[in-house]
Amino acid sequence: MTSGSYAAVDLGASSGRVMLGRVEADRLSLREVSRFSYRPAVRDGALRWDAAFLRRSVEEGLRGLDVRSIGIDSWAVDYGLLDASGELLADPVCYRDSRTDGVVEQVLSKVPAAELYDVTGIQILPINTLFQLVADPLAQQASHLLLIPDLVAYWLTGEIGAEHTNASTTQLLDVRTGQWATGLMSRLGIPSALFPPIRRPGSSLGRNVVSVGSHDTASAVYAVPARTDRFGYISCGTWSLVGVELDRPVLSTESLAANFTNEAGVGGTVRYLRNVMGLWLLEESLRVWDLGRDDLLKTAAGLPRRAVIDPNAPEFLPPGDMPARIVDACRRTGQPVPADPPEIVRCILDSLAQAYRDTLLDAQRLSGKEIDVVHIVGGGSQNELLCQLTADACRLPVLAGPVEATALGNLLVQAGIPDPRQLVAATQEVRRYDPSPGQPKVKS
Ligand code: LRH
Repeated sequence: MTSGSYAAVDLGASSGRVMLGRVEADRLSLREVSRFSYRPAVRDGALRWDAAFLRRSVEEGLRGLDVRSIGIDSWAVDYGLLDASGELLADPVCYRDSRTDGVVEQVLSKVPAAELYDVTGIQILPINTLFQLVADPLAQQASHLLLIPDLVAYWLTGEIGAEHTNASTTQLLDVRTGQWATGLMSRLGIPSALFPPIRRPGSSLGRNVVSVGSHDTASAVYAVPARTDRFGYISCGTWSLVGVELDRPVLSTESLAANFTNEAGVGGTVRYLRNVMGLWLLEESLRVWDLGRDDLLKTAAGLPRRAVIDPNAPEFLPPGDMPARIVDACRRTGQPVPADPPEIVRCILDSLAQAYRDTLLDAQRLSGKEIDVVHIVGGGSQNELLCQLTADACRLPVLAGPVEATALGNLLVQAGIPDPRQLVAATQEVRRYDPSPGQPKVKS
């Protein structure tokens, strides 16, 4: 390992940060040097990210930093298309855009789900790059496709490539070889020439940039402060990514039916998980209400559990009036209808906790891996009510933190730490939540 200062560029669904980290054999510290907010907006007929703003913000955030290297991570599946001269053809489209409506069915009529799963090991979600590309008219005229962190790396270095952990989320990577699934691409009319060579976390890109687990979830899981391997994780932010870490993928029919994914982890691991719609439900609701989060959470904590919805129902994916959709879902399923914002908040958090429990039980059943603790990392680890409800639902201790798991995972790969989880456990704040007494133990 190399002690020193490192920069982590961490781009989330609603804000990006440049973090400055100091890594030593027995110390790990982190400081935010810049933060910039954004939201995809409708332009030229689609919900798009503002690429120029992202580029400018990252470059400004990094200016003047004296670091050994820089690592970049972001949300998965979205991409930019470049022309032959290396210019973006258009602002990248956000995975929440409706262009993929109906595309899953269209693709599955050409390549059956079982085959898609056997080749890629990835859960079928309309947000996946594969479905976006089939719906993207520019795909046929582009020269290169770069996933978001690879696009930022290209701006900084001029090098094109596809980092492995994030490339796995496209559903266009062969889960066995770790290389692009060109046979699949040609059957779907996706030009394989778009895809640059795969690079692994830890490789150098030049100009001080080092490839990290560029999928934010891969970086977060790398920094889970687990002391044994019998743990489940919830990487909890806009999405909740819920699962276990494995040595090899699970590609069974049952796993496909349960919509579990085998995303590539740092160091050849498999992130066996399911996406749960996550705090997006709460964030979108807060946006509609314009009320204070802390007060709402406090009131919600004093309420009983009354109704639960399926957070993964497709109507919750696009931006919009989330409270109205939640009320509607409760009414349709014949449950008590939440009457005010605190009741809706309570319904969201109970629904998430239940989805976490179901997902962790499925993960254990399908993989054969047993867990005796649940780690919650990321922004959601600060939500005390959610952590307690999760401990209660899972009937397992929850260890919450670090909040900055993604940035830490990014830095730890750059520094080449031999036992990263041990260093995180020894240096970062982690809070324990035990299941409340008096409820029966859940059987897997
Ligand atoms: C979380 C995340 C998740 C993906 C989604 C698109 O930020 O990367 O792992 O499924 O965004």
